[in-house]
Amino acid sequence: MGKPGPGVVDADAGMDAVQRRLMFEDECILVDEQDNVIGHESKYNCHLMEKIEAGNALHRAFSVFLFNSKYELLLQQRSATKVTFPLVWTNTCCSHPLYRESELIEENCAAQRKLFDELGIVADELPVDQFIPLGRMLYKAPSDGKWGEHELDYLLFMVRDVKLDPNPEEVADVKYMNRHQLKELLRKADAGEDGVKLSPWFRLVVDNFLMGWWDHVEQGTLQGAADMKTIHKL
Ligand code: DMA
Ligand code: MN
Repeated sequence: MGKPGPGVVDADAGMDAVQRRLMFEDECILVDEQDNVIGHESKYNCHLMEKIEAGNALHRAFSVFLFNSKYELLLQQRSATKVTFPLVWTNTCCSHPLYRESELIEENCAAQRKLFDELGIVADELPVDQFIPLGRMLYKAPSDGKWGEHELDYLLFMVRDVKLDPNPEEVADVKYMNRHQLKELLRKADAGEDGVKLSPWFRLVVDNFLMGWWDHVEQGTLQGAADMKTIHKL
């Protein structure tokens, strides 16, 4: 019992044990394209390309953009063990609010939870009322043959100096970047230089919103830039 027969292989045999646990423990929130909650599903099933293509896997997500008091944006490179999009550079922190009361009502609790898990930033440094939700976007992106994303993503901004203690299970590298440094990273990604790759969702935010929002970060006018009514279908 439990042993695959001859010729049968466990398709996920190479999956990192920590990431595998999260794939089955995390229960994501399924939504329709108007962001109405329609159910829940394991993180594993939500990220299978087969289910995404069948239209059964759209789920809620969030992307945090954390700036320091010099108005530099904190980027992370995802660890090599991430099941989806390993080793790509991306915004500060991304994940999914889970199908539990606290996170169905208040996605900032999920952001607080994951900023600690991934970057070791303690909750005291991240008051939930200091996250500024600027918008929502809907996007679909393949990772490799088996895995991908189809998300309704809340874009959350915060300007605050924090102490970092990155978790190597999640994060390979971190770097605060000014606009000039980010442009250089984009150039390298476009040219395929130094193996630099960017996540598709970060690229969409960069191409559609980021520079305008960065002006608001510098001018202290982020609240006025928020539009939580529109769902941008990208
Ligand atoms: C999923 O992020 C969310 C977005 C916006 C791509 P993730 O793959 O980093 O999730 P987790 O950290 O839970 O593995
Ligand atoms: Mn997802």
